[in-house]
Amino acid sequence: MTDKERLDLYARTLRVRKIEEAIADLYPGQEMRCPVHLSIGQEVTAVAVCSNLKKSDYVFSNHRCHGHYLAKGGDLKRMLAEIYGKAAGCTGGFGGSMHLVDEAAGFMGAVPIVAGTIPIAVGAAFKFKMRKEKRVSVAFFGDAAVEEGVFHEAANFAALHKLPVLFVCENNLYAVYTPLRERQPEQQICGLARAHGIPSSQLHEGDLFDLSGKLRGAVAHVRSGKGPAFVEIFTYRWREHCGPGYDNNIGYRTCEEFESWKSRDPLERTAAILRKAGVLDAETEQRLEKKIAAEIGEAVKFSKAAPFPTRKDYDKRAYA
Ligand SMILES: Cc1ncc(C[n+]2csc(CCOP(=O)(O)OP(=O)(O)O)c2C)c(N)n1
Ligand SMILES: [Mg+2]
Repeated sequence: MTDKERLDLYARTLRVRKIEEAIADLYPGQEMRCPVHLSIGQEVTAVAVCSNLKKSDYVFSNHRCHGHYLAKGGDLKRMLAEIYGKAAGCTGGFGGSMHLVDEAAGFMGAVPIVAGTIPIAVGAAFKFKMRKEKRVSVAFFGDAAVEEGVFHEAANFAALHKLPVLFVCENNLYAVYTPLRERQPEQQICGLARAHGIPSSQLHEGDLFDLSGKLRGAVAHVRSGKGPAFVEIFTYRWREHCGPGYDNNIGYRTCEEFESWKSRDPLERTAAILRKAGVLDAETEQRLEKKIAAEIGEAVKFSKAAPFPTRKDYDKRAYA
């Protein structure tokens, strides 16, 4: 990667962080009336995967979807308007934070039903294969999704038909407040995919460039028509499971564990690499932050001013 490309990737990750921090700050204002699952601390996963994708590739996601949507190029104004429940939102203000979609960007949808979009991503990959299109379908999901039967059905089908789908499991060690060790026997999650005959690897989020490079091979494998691939990426959610705050005080994880992950912030590690290489100086950082803040300010203004959906909009979407 050139210095310019590395700086651009870093800026994209910083943007996701700043947008979610802004959502966290604005949330107590009570104008966003949907639940929000923030991915602060996990952003590099989304950007690293999407850095290897083309616009025509598809991404599917779950309840913690802001980073995936933004990393794939989803429109910020339409995302924020959706979170504010406005008609200009990407699902018309009816879906909220967990139902984002931007077809033009190839972000084909998020659904909060755990594992719900995995078979849909496989179905899209089936379409690509039938039409002989060299496109990749990506399913992002958490460590809890492999506990759903539909994950195994979808993995089996994808392996059998050699479908161009990349399974990305973001293993942040918890499903709500239940740690992995209380939910699964001691095992590697990627081993479950291997049992379905899918090439699998376990990655640590580390820095953005390292992760992006490690994912390149998996995406190339899928695109070349050799069949699906599975990556399990260790990461950590900093904020509470659902909502803008922190929940380290309620006892399901320790402050020490939280601090140890936070001190290894992948975004900060990425910035440090760029600073050391002379690619990111204080002036560039300020310029990036200012640009992002202006974009967020404009999107918030737009979303707050936008009208709510009307009864007519509602009737268009009700089928009974
Ligand atoms: C089928 C189903 N069961 C339960 C829930 C409630 N629920 C919402 S998020 C979640 C945990 C998901 O954990 P994981 O997949 O690891 O994602 P994370 O929240 O850690 O990012 C659960 C159980 C749900 N949305 N769907
Ligand atoms: Mg999890």
